[in-house]
Amino acid sequence: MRPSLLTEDQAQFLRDEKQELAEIRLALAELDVPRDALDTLQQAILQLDELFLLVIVGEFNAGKSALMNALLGEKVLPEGVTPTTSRVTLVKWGEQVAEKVVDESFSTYAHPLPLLHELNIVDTPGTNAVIRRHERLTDEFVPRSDLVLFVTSADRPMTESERQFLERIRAWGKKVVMVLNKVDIFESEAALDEVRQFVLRHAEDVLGFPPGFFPVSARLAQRARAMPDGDERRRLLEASRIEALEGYIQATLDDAARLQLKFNNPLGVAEHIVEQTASTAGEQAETLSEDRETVTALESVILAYEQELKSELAPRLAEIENILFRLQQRGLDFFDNTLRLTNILELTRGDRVRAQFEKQVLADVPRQIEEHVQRLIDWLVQKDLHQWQQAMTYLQRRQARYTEQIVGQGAAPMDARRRELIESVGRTAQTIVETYDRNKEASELAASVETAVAQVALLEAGAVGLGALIISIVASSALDITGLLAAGTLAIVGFFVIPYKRKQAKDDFKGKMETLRAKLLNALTVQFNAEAESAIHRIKDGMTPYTRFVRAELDRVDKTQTVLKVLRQRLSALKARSQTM
Ligand SMILES: Nc1nc2c(ncn2[C@@H]2O[C@H](COP(=O)(O)OP(=O)(O)OP(=O)(O)O)[C@@H](O)[C@H]2O)c(=O)[nH]1
Ligand SMILES: [Mg+2]
Repeated sequence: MRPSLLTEDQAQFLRDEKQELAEIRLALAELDVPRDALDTLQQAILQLDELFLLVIVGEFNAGKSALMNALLGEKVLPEGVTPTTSRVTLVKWGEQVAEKVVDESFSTYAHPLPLLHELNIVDTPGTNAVIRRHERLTDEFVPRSDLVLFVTSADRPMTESERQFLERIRAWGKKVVMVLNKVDIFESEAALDEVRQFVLRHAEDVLGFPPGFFPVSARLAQRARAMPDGDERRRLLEASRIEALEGYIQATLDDAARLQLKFNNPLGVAEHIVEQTASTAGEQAETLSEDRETVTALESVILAYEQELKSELAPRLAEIENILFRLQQRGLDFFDNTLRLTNILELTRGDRVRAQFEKQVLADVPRQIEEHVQRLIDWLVQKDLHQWQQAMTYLQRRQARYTEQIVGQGAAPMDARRRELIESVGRTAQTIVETYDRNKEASELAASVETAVAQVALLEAGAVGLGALIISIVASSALDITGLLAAGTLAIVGFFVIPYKRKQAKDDFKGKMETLRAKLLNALTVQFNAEAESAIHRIKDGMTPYTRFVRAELDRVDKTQTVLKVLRQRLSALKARSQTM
């Protein structure tokens, strides 16, 4: 037989196809494609290696192994007059000759003949033995075969077991030809004709139509093949009639449509997997688009909160600053109005001046500041709760939609993970909302603000409370009236001193007020910003498992779709090429 059944182009295409498909399979394996789909593809790719399958069957001693050897052009398998082939034997290409007994009924035989790159041949034990034991043949190889060579021997044509076996083959609807072997024993063409009629009649009885019929002599063919080219060789070859059979095999396997079917089979399998994966990815993308909206909504809640805090915190703190400004102004006025010569008598009565100062200047500044701070705290706490409520609403809405979507659908692992995350993150939000204790949050916040303010004043924040704290700061840093007046009692020095004292008192007061204002404002700003930030962090952290998952899934699906697009292109290019083969 020709060393190759394929043309050079076809052989090249086959190599390329195998290579491409192996790469495509690897790419698919990276995409969470189910294991069995990949196995199916692998199987289909491997089948390209055994492009054609020829199965030889017949009664023992019919010369099946001999025919196989004749076709291969080499004595590959043992022959013998007694039952010889005891196992179904798959002869395939291998770098070295190697026989491998797989089990009691099956062995493989590797041989480096080039023809075996494209053709696998199965030799079988005699049909009498097959019917009893070798189910494997009918179950595994006959259904996959491209052609069954039914060998019957010229000295014992169409035995009962052969007839029975032919019936089993018919059930599979496989292409069968009758090979009448050992025709060298016939003395005349008439004798051959008689046997031909006999065999065909029986075969037609079983199959319902007369099959192809090839009289051959495997022995003569083998003998011819072992000879150098020449007349004798040609004569033997002709007498063996093997070339007619070979021509038929070639034509059958060469059939363009059949070859294309073989080439396309794994492409079809790969295409199917790609489409399946694409449709899953499409569904996931659709579901994820709602998750993306939810994530966007959650993020915009957080962003809005961040911006609101940023834009509102400063003006609210500025109000406190203003209170202190006005206090400073009143203080300066107080000095102007009080530290006067005309007031010298008053000035000597420190306690009264002090009382006046407290009444006119300090007034209810501590309460005002305390109120402002309290309002700021309430506002912050309220905002915090509000953003959790919003987050919870979005998550619950998503969860409800999700439940709607999965009704009647088997949930994929990704869906299960998502549901778990939506639920757990939603639960976090809900728990926070439900157990949110505004008073507790507010008083904790107040306590930390107090601590911060106390640090400004270098006071211990104890049970004093913010108001008391502010009184003590303002009072202590605003004015030490007594101290001032202690100097004022030096009026003995004369009222010339007074204007200087006044200026000194005012400068002193102004300086202290500025420092106080800066420090207090700074402490409050730092503290509230820190509180706001940690609230933002808290909600961000709370949402992270879900948002991160959604983002990762979006990435994954996106990548999957890109890869699939490329695979689709590669497959359709291969398909187009196979069409031209
Ligand atoms: N005269 C003649 N003898 C042949 C021919 N082909 C095979 N034989 C002989 O027939 C006998 C059986 O050949 P095998 O090839 O072993 O037969 P088989 O069908 O494989 O037999 P099992 O393996 O036992 O089922 C051997 O002695 C061969 O030499 C032929 O064309 N002409
Ligand atoms: Mg044999």
